Amino acid sequence: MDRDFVTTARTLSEALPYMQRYAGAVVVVKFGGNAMGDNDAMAEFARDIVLMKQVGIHPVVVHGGGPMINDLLDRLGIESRFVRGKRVTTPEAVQVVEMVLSGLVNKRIVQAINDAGGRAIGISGKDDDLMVCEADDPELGFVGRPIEMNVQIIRDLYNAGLIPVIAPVATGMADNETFNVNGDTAAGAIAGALKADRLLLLTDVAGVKNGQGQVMTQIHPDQVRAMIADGTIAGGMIPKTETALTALEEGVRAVVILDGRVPHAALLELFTEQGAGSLIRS
Ligand code: X2W
Repeated sequence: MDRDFVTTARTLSEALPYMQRYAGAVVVVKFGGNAMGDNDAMAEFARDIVLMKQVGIHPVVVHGGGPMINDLLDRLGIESRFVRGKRVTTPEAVQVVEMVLSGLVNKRIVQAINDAGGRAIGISGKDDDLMVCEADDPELGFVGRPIEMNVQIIRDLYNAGLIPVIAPVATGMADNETFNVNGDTAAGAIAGALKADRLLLLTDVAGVKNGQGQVMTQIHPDQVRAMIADGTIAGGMIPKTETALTALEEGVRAVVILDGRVPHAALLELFTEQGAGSLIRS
């Protein structure tokens, strides 16, 4: 018998207890713009999501698209500026943000999942008032902080066999307000409101690193707080780990920060003993 074949069969067989454990689980997957890559990588991500659905998990995809927004703003000659990791969003920029996120990026993911045999449906935080925001900080303009979540629409969709794909654009309390929400923030708020079993943050780094630069496979929230305080966790990892801490406080069972550029990262995390990335859990 071909050795590769035996290894493949063993890997499938070893996935059984994980598939049983996750049957009926809600897994929110944040797919960042930096993790998206080319069409082949997108197709691979889509297959993983469809596989999850096939084995009885309820995957909920929340996406970003920062690099794609930068690209269109550039082409329109509108300057991009970030303050503490968030885009300063003028009334002009928020229109571009909505066009790119709810349009191009959202539909590209929906199409890829449907091509892989799933039934994806694309919405944004505006649909059914899923995510209602207020201004996060006057300095940032139309950047939203979620203040009210109405996640029944997500349950309705996954219970009907659909895979929700959510753009982080939200409605405000006043008429006609549109808010740009950081993708990690949106994924954390949605996972928290759903009390999801897992929140997977797919990004372009291997995970949370300790002082020696090694990726930590399992971390307690208290350790994360200490590492933020002493500067071990820095830069773009700060908003990600803060999102993780808030989501855990809201009732998410565990948060994993992992490298979405690694082929089948989400499957490795869910269905293998070694997992992938950094798991944060009490
Ligand atoms: C983000 C929304 C997209 C996002 C932005 O405008 O870039 C804010 O910064 P990634 O690919 O996940 O970074 N919003 C407020 O989060 O995309």
